[in-house]
Amino acid sequence: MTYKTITAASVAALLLGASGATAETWRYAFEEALEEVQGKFAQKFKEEVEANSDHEIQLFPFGTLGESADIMEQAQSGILQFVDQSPGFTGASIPEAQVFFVPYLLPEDQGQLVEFFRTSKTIHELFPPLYANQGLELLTMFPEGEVVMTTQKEVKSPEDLNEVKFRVMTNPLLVDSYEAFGATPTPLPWGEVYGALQTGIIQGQENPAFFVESTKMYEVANHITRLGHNNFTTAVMANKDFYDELPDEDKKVIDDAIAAAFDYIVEYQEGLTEESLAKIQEAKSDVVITTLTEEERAPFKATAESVEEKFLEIGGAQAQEILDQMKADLAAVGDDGGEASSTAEGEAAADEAAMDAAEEEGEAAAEGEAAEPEAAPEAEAAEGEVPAEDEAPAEGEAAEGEAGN
Ligand code: 6CS
Repeated sequence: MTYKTITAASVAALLLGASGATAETWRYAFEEALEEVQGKFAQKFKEEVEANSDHEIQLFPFGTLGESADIMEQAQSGILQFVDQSPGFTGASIPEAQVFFVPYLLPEDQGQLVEFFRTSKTIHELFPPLYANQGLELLTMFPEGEVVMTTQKEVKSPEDLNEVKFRVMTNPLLVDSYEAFGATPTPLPWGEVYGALQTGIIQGQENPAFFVESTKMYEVANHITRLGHNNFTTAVMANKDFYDELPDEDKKVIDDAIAAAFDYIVEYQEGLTEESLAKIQEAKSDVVITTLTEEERAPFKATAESVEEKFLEIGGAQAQEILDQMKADLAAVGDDGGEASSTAEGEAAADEAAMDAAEEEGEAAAEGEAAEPEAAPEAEAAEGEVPAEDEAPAEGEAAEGEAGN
């Protein structure tokens, strides 16, 4: 081809090609509404991509393209370029992702939690090849907030969950986890939950407080219980073929947008749980919100070991490696795996609790409660009325934006 044969249009195409700037429209679906956490993340991602490239992002909130399982299929087949799906629904295809349902594995401390998501080798090195096997480029995982239980009756102990049909996401380990909690787990897709609670087919479910508030799940509940057993994790992925074929500069636009959206969503969630619970209480004054004490949490925490064992059985070929690395990642951010007695804060709380208990009961035998982390450390470290960590208002109450829609 001579210089003269190159048309103006092909010059433009070459230039665009060279800059990687061919404008495209990319489709991104998520499991929540536009004004819920996944939607807020997606909106920020869209804003960043569109500000830094000629590409456009089309957003598809929950319901517009089907249930969570549907949008995952669409992303794997390339109909969608991006999808947000929680490991709660990814268990069958990526069994290792079920690790997020070992109770009390993730820290309650927000700083540690965010640092874990930022730095975790499990997330940044071990999971990407597992997602790649499913035709997905794992772009990020982020936390969506402390998971609370909503039930018809009060829950203070696993016995209170006896015979309670409790809805869980369609994740086998979550089923095991709720069985260990004493409930009758009932896996259901999200779209069926409100109706099933309304008609009494199920009597309980778990979700972050913002979601309980925005979806009005509290309308069909009498009790909300905070037992500190988990934080809702979600994952944002791209279709792998699509991502791999992108020019480097588009990959960078996407990666930068994901990083910006991660920072944004962490900030957005500051104080969100407390705000959402306050809104729920305002909307339904007779809903009882209970934060279990460490003592009350102990029997729930005691199930973690058996659920871990179950994870090693059903969590895929890399389950052991994932669990070990996850624990190493958590230790690296200062999480002691729930062994409150091994931290200064935990020791102080346990000492105080032990003294209170001794005073109240006139016993002198409360010494050394925090000194033996080997045997049931969580239960030992926290006897008495130890306020749950999360009773303190979250830092930075002035969260940006409203809580859900
Ligand atoms: O429980 C569920 O199924 C839903 N919960 C949240 C917080 N996000 C999406 C998911 O579908």
